[in-house]
Amino acid sequence: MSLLGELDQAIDHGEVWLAYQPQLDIKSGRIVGAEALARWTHPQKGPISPSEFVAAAEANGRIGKLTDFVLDRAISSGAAINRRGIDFQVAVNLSARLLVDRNLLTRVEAMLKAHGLAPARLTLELTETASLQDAESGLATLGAMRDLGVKIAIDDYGTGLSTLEYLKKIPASEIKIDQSFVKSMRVNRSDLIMVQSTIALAHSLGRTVVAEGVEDQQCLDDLRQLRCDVAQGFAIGRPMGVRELVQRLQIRT
Ligand code: G
Ligand code: G
Ligand code: MN
Ligand code: NA
Repeated sequence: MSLLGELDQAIDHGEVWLAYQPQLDIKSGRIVGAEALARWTHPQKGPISPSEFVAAAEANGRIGKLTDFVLDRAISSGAAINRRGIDFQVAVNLSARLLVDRNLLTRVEAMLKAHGLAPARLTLELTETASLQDAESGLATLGAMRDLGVKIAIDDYGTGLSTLEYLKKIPASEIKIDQSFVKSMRVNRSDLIMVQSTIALAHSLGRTVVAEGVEDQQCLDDLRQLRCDVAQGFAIGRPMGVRELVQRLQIRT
């Protein structure tokens, strides 16, 4: 059977699970949230890379079931963590192309209600925002999500076709600077300038800035100097299971 044919079954058989990568508020030094990342542990082939199965599912219009699964699990875990009295933001990746689905809003709303998570505790990390170019319906869904209270982030900012126009049109409260700029900030002056100017632009528009791919303490110190708000990367924590995440949150708070 093809990888894609197997994916739906794999979800039903419990082979797909979520890893959570912590996000650090640079100023307070607190873990304030985590990004949910899909993982598939195949019983024979072992771990299958998400860049492989997510891309394949997206290209073939089969991303819906995976997205609903990820949303449901992440919202459930986010709610459980918040119930422990820990203020915690849970972030889920969403291809902007899926926003044309008018029912997505209804499903997200139902999941939030069922698990008891406040809408403002969910962040949708939008990828492939270029597809929103002439998709008024996509923007309408986003506006409705925002009105519901769900937070929107622009993911992988700086790569692909993330023009200034999207910054203006997309009701995002957060911008995630792509790791390709962050990792090489120290050695590549133009990357440093990109990070610097993105932070300045985002802040002047009233948006929060998250740096991805923060791999060492030096990079974290540099980002603090640059007044970046939130850091995510191996220096803060690798993607981990939900139990490990909860342990980590309890040590830090
Ligand atoms: O750990 P990393 O290898 O997790 O992730 C690889 C890629 O897969 C990243 O670009 C990440 O955004 C993407 N990805 C992981 N989980 C999901 C998901 O649930 N939905 C979408 N659309 N992309 C995801
Ligand atoms: O595309 P997105 O940013 O959603 O996916 C994040 C991807 O980056 C995942 O594959 C994750 O495992 C990976 N990642 C997270 N932190 C780091 C890091 O500090 N360094 C590197 N090289 N990869 C990272
Ligand atoms: Mn992401
Ligand atoms: Na990203």
